[in-house]
Amino acid sequence: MNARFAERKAALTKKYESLIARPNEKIPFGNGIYDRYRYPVLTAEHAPLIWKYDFNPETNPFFAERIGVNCVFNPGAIELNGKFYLVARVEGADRKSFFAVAESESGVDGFRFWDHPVVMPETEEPDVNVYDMRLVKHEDGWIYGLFCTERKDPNAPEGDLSSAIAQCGIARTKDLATWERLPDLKTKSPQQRNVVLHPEFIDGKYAFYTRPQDGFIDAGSGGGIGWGLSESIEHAVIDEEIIVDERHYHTIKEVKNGQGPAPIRTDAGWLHIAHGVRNTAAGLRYVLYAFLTDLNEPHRITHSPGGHLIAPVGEERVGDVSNVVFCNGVIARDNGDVYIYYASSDTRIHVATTTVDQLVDYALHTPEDPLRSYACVKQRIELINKNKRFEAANDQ
Ligand code: M1P
Repeated sequence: MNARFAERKAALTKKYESLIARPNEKIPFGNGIYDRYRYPVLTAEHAPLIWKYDFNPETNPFFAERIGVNCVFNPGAIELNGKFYLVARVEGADRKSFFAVAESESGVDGFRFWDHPVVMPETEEPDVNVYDMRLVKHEDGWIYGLFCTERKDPNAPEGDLSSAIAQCGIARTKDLATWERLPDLKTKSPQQRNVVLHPEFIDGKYAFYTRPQDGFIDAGSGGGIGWGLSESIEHAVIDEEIIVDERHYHTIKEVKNGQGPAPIRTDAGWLHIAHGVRNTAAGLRYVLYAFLTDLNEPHRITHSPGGHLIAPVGEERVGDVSNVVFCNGVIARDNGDVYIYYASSDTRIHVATTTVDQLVDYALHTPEDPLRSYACVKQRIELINKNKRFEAANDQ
């Protein structure tokens, strides 16, 4: 073995191990709703060396990367036997995304990828790109992974090599290692992304949050978070979609929105985390927002706090697709602790920790977006005056 190979391999292994072992730190003070952490929990640097390098000095004398990893983002999340698992979207240097499982004892640091990425079986119509898995422990006993399967648009004009069709892929597993692929979800929409399985049967049927869209990027006349039921999961078909949460002019979800992870069951209702998108001179801006729906009618919104729950800050604002936070994975533990896994700028994964009580308090007591500046000022003055009255009463 040449000295350069041995030195590089040893140095990179040490660097990798110290990255995995680095303790994370909660950033002090937070906003009372959730806490952010100093370091991302998963990045491209967390990809194991055996994924990227040829370990044979004969065939890789420079210990050079052979198959690069560009970024790691938008993970599904699940707790199994007390451990935290992320099924991350790993994007190779070749732009193709695939899924890979990383596990941690703490949920905020120590995430280590399994040696092998997920081998997701294909359907008869092979996927070109797969991404953004939503993991759901369904009451039927399976763990489902719903994800976006993307294929080239067969009707794109000649020379248009960008137009794509996004649909919802469905797979199930018991252990995250072996996956059974089921047929893609069928709906009337030409495009479906951000489809999520509700964890419980509704009227004996499988229930889905959908996102009907006219175009691959543009909502067109469609959009909004949809909802539909299917008799079967083995051949999932939604005949009728209704809109749960519409887009609205001059809000954080003006251009489009999408359900995040499966909602969390709470005493106050189903707690949803979603993303909203608006346009700016610098391009699209993605933020996260929350809402509550009725426990018996999960498609009916009961509380809709105005504005964003999480927006990109600091380094989160910069990456492959800047000014984006996106969440398709959350873990709510039996003790009420909640771990929100969100990706920033389609590049890396962060965690924010909170509790069910804090999120429900946020959803119940944050006023709705009153949709006009005048009404927003009135809303704020109401808060100021309430505070003044309270302070005055308690100063005496
Ligand atoms: O680039 C931001 C996000 O864009 C898409 O989300 P949506 O369908 O709501 O526009 C997805 O490709 C997502 O993966 C990506 O993070």
